[in-house]
Amino acid sequence: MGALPNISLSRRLRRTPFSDGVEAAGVSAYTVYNHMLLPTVFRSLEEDYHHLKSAVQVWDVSCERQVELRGPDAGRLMQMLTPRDLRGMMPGQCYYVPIVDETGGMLNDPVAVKLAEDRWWISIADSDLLLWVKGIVYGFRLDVLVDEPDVSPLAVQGPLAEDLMAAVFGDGVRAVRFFRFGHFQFMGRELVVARSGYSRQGGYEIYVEGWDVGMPLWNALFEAGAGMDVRAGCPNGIERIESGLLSYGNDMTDDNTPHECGLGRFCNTQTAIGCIGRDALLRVSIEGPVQQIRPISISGPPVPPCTSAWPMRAGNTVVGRVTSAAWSPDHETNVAIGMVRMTHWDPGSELTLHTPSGQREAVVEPAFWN
Ligand code: THG
Repeated sequence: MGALPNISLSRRLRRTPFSDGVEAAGVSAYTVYNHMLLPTVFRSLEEDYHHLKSAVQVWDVSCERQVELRGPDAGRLMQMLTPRDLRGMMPGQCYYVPIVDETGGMLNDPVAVKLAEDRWWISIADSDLLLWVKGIVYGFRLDVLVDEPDVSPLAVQGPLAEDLMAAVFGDGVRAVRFFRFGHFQFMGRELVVARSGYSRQGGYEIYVEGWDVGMPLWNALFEAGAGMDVRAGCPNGIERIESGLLSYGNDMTDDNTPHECGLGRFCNTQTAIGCIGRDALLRVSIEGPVQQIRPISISGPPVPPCTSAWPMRAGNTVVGRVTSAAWSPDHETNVAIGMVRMTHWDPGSELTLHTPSGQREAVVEPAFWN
């Protein structure tokens, strides 16, 4: 086999306010997410993993782009987009919200940030949600402006995240609760700082408003964290599978309902009046899904990266597919996320998995590894 080719860089593949810092820190691999660079590895996937679980990392997650809704119809529009009931949501809160189309198919699984009654950010996963939202606004003649503002999230994740954030923003950040946000000063600017992030190691996300604040904030975090072994990091492919954090485009697509994705707990289809796709979801919420995402362990040595859905069989019948997989150093087995048919989704169910490195035994686990 020849070496894998490089990806050519160009203007279409957007850099971020932190790219200079990321490259100086020695990024060794990127992926593309929302047409933007997203680091995936610094030292090695495993070294990054151990460090994330023991210290603190600064992540350039600018690719979590914001779709901003501004105007009198912003709240109504937000409720049209999601089957999660938003009536109890207050400014200062973040909600993980499935976004579905008219058939109940998943379009995105973002974090909604309620800045004010008439101003929201939708912090999107990897699909062009802006186009769907602008189409709805135009079609329904809603009184709301929709655009992608100059906002780039920077995540601070790991057990020492709170100490590092307090060193830069003051002790006030310690009081921010999970999926809440506050406004904190940096360089004379008010930034939204939320307790959230794409890991289960604890931490924050800073919604960096204004490209020019990017590198000064990046540098301030590394100066303040010198005694904490702070490093540049990124969402870690091993940790996020252990944690059961889903990846749109990998673990789910618009062919899946939220219920198939195990996101039924974020749907209130009965009371989410006005939600597009509500009728379709009412049907599946009554009957239940016939396939669902499950934690899967895979026997044998480390598997290669999962770049296509690997079929799982019971006898000769395909009864599921693994969509993400990685070797877990802490659990000393391959951990994975897969979509499994109802007949074989119970914990302990043993299936035959076909990977590029041969046939393996796959077992449906009772829970993710956190
Ligand atoms: N943070 C922000 N934007 C994002 C992500 C993020 N956009 C892209 C992507 N990640 C969206 N996907 C997710 C997936 C999972 C979670 C957040 C965003 C998440 N889920 C927790 C869970 O499932 O247990 C908590 C959900 C809850 O309790 O409300 O955190 O990471 N800004």
